[in-house]
Amino acid sequence: PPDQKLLSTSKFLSLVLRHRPDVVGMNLDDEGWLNINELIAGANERGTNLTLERLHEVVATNDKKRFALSDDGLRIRASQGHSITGVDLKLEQRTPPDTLYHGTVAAFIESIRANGLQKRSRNHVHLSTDEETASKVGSRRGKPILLRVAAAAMHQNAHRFYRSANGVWLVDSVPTPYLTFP
Ligand code: HQG
Repeated sequence: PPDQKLLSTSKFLSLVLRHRPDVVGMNLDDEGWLNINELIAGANERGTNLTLERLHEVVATNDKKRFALSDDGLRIRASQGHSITGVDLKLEQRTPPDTLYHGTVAAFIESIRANGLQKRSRNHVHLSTDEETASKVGSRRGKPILLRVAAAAMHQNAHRFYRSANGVWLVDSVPTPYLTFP
């Protein structure tokens, strides 16, 4: 079973680095980075126990490699999943594989049929290379429904694709014609 302390630190880092840096009294820089020493100080001042050792252990062992360190080791950021506007990860555009997948739930299908996949609260629509990962994403909300995305066709029609450092594909939207419903 996953170590509960590491899991709770991972969830805390996701909260701070994707959505709410204000909970440690800070802002992310425009590429999403936060100084590690300041993050640790801010967390402990506000009652969340965090050590450098624990942070490094989470970065190294995280199941989805959700966090990345800067080359100089002084800063940390989330590799994807942000809702904070103004964060630009400066990812390079990439050619996607022919097909990508998105896991969702039945309650959203009618709206997705009408509007395509939209980013909702996040900065991108998140797509997976494999069906299993997409199903897991969907299962966070209930019984997963797997949508197939004609990524190569989208790319040919000038939709821009990015791949996060941990292998998640990011797009602005997926219009309905590129979706296959089960
Ligand atoms: C749905 C996790 C109605 C969409 C995963 C999803 C991912 C619509 C929800 C990352 C819609 C948004 C992101 C429309 C999309 N009408 N519903 N037009 N378009 N939706 O959490 O993809 O584990 O923002 O299907 O691995 O579930 O946290 O996106 O159900 O990479 O690292 O609106 O989060 O990463 O939900 O998950 P989310 P997501 P971590």
